[in-house]
Amino acid sequence: MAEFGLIGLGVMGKSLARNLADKGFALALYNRRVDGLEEEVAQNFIKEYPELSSAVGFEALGAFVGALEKPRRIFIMVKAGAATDAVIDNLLEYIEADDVIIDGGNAFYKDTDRRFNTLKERGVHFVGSGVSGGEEGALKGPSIMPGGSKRSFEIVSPYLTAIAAKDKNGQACCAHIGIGGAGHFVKMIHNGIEYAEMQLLAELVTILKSMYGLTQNEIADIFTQWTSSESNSYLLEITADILRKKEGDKFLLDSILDQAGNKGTGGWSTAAATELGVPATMIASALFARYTSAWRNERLEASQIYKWDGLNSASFEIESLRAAYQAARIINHHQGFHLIDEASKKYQWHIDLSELARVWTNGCIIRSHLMESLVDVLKSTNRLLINASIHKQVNAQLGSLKHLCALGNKTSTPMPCFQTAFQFILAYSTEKSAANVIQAQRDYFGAHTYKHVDDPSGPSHHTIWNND
Ligand code: NBP
Repeated sequence: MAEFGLIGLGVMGKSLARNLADKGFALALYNRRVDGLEEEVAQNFIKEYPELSSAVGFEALGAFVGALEKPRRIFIMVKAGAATDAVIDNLLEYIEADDVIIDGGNAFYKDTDRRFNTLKERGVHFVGSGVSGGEEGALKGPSIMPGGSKRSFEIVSPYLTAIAAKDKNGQACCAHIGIGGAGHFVKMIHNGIEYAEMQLLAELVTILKSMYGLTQNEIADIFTQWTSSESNSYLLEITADILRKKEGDKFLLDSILDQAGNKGTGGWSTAAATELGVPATMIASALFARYTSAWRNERLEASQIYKWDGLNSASFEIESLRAAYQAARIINHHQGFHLIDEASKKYQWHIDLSELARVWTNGCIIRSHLMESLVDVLKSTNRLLINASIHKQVNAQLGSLKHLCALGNKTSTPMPCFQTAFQFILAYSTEKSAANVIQAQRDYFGAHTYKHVDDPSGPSHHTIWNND
């Protein structure tokens, strides 16, 4: 009998299967059959890799489930959405109470919650698990964020922790996140944080090219130097590689169309931020920067009619630029963890932010020195920017961020995420905000009332503003 089953042998499923087999688990593998197109996918895949020699392949779901030990542990790695529902519906014919289904796809957390509750009624455990690391991570050790009941985590944790990446202390980058949709929620925000981390790096490339007049190789060298600093991250490392990559005698980057795609998780994160009332402005800014890039024809048209002063060169110390970058990254992480904290409170997930940061220190796309340092910081606070040690760091960097943003405006260099970071910290640290004007306007036209500054939790007031 097989101890662990896997459904969906696409890019991620194949890598996870090989990772599981490498750890010595007896596997049953299933991929759907589509006559003439997808035939004997699992059987053929098993023949390709020696480590899979003891795995068994299926294209009939009943036989696949029948080959699994009870309680069955079934990992689904198919396209998120309707395909996941179709697979679960088909499985229901064969599985029974106490079996565990793990969905490792990028599911929307509210779908995961719905599936969790539906399957609970039948006594089946449902684990909605974030998996990060891409194809290589899935093979060598991803970061895994399982959500579901504690009992279901106990049943599947030996498998998930065995294949997960290891943190610097040798502990698996996999931990129980919370019930219901918690695992997929944090994976969604992981991707949101990733959007802003990527956008900041893309903006740095523009800044170093247009403001500093540097070549791609020179920029790559700067990024490589930064890998020995507190700014090191997986995304910084790969961006240095990308900058150096040539096709023939031409940089590959120059041949890549400047229109960013997305698979929806940045939009979901932004929607969650609006639903929870959390100012995740960096994620939203990075998302909208992608959208702006995607309207390429309009951009080209606008570029003909809006003429900016030439991009005059302007530069300041590279170390100050790095400091500005680090401050913006901290602000992004502050917002991302704030968003998770608010969702955790609303849905009673009891997410341990420090443990989550630890799970993100290896195997995932946003692993970084900063994330490693946050493991400790998040033990004592849920709000990074308020923490004394983070405040000390950021305070020393804010002058550089302010200077960079001023230079960006002076030289007409687009840097939406850097500007958003600075505007956020300005507003966040403002004792007296402009919101009294907003409240007065709301009360004027809509009788929405306002609170008095001397009695914030007291009664609401309404004023007749216009006596005419
Ligand atoms: P792929 O597109 O490579 O594979 C998709 C798999 O889903 C294939 O095995 C496909 O079967 C199967 N499938 C589909 Br599509 N519709 C199905 C259905 N109705 N019934 C049964 N099987 C069905 O995707 P992937 O990159 O492996 O991603 C899988 C999941 O993991 C997605 O949710 C993705 O968002 C998530 N994810 C991906 C990454 C990444 O870096 N790629 C990272 C983290 C998470 P077929 O072969 O017969 O078409």
